[in-house]
Amino acid sequence: MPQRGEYLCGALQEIRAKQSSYQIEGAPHEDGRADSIWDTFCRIPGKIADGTNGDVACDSYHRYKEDVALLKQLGAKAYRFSISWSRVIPLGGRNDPVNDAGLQYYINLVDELHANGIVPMVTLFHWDLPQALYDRYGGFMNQGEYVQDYVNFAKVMFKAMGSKVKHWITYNEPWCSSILGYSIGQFAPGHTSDRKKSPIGDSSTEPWLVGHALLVSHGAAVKLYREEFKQEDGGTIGITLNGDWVEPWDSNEPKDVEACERKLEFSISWFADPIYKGEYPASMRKQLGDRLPTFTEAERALVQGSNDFYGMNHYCANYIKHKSTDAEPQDYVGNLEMLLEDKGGQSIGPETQSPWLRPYPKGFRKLIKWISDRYGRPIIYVTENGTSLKGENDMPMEQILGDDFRAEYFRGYINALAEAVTLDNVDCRGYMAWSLMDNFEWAEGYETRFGVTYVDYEGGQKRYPKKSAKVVAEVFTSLCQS
Ligand code: GBH
Repeated sequence: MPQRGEYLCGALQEIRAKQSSYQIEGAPHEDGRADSIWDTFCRIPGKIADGTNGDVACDSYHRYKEDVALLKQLGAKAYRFSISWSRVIPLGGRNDPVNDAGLQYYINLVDELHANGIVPMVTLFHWDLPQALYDRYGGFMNQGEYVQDYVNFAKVMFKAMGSKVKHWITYNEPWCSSILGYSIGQFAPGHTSDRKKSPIGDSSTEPWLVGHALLVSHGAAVKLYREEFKQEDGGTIGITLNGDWVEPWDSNEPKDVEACERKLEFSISWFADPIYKGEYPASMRKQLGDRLPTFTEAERALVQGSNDFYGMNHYCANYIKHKSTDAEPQDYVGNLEMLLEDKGGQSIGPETQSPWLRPYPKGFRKLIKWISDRYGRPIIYVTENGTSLKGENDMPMEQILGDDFRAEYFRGYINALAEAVTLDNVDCRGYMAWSLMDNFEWAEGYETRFGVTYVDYEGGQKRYPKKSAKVVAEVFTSLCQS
């Protein structure tokens, strides 16, 4: 067994940062970009907590050179960002024109990263479907059309940047597009059975169809990459899945322990089992019956084996309590309750600004091992990990810049990752903090901040690195020297 430091440096040479198009770029109508479903969703009153949108965000469309300079200053070795599909193909479809000016923005960004010695990792899709495809045929809900249009978009990107980009991610968190977009309606396009929230949607069927279409389109894009680009470009491609850890609400109750496994299956294995094993998990089939689509042989051939690496987004943990009644038709978690306190009233972790997020670093080590064991020790990139901080938006500047809580979060989580790599033999090749800068936090607007850099939205968009930015760099440096 190599020394802890040695192994970790071999495995995790890169400190990285990460952001997504709609959350940072702004410039929604510049150089020919058209609306995505997030532009239109933000216009519906009541959908975004503070009534804001991504029209300006961090203004990164104009300030990408500043962003790259910041990355360099913070010692980042790589940068994960996503593409706005409707910037590159405004109308989205395979017969629609490519917008060269929009495409050029991403080429310029990649060139700027390389000029500064920073490795680009590109996510093709982070939730912002071109509105035109939603209007034309219902977007993800029309699998036949959607898969062809997604593959065409992927091809445009591989062609334009394949020689410069060696790490591709097809999707960021398909769970969110499916569940938050088509079951709860909290994210664009806002479908749900809850008629108080939306005039359209069927939470009992749509999310499972959407998930299926996303998986098949992922598989089809990977096939294209492997057949037409991989050999020459020498890159790798995978999908990024979200997943948080689970602990039983009552550890003496076998049904709570069992429900924990089911929760992981409903959130992670829904996508990862088809990719690594060719089939949806049995627990999902059992609960959802034929509302969960089945794979045709052709679809299975596309999806199974379609990951060169596993992209892991991870933030927190929950306590899980089983339910003894039958699952409701709209249930998407696996007939269980997700709680922040256990039976004894103990909280899983301290509160943050995000109601769903309480840090529990030990859960990180446990979950990476769970993923590694279940899927045959895949190469893993941690593609997001980070926290908000309770009340941060209202704090005085010195306190914001001295974000000890976030610094502590990163210390705990990165050390837990180091343990997984050195003690549990997990094959993790990189780590990306979420996020480089405060940005548009979707339905929570700008009140919730996740950045290791403060963005002064009102004060000319100036960026101020917080203490946590230094700490992430220090933790890696010290792990690599120890
Ligand atoms: C990431 O998702 C996103 O990729 C990123 O864009 C975002 O800024 C970042 O999180 C911070 O939020 O309300 O109980 O149904 C994180 C994964 C999965 C976390 C869904 C919130 C909602 C739980 N998200 N989860 S609940």
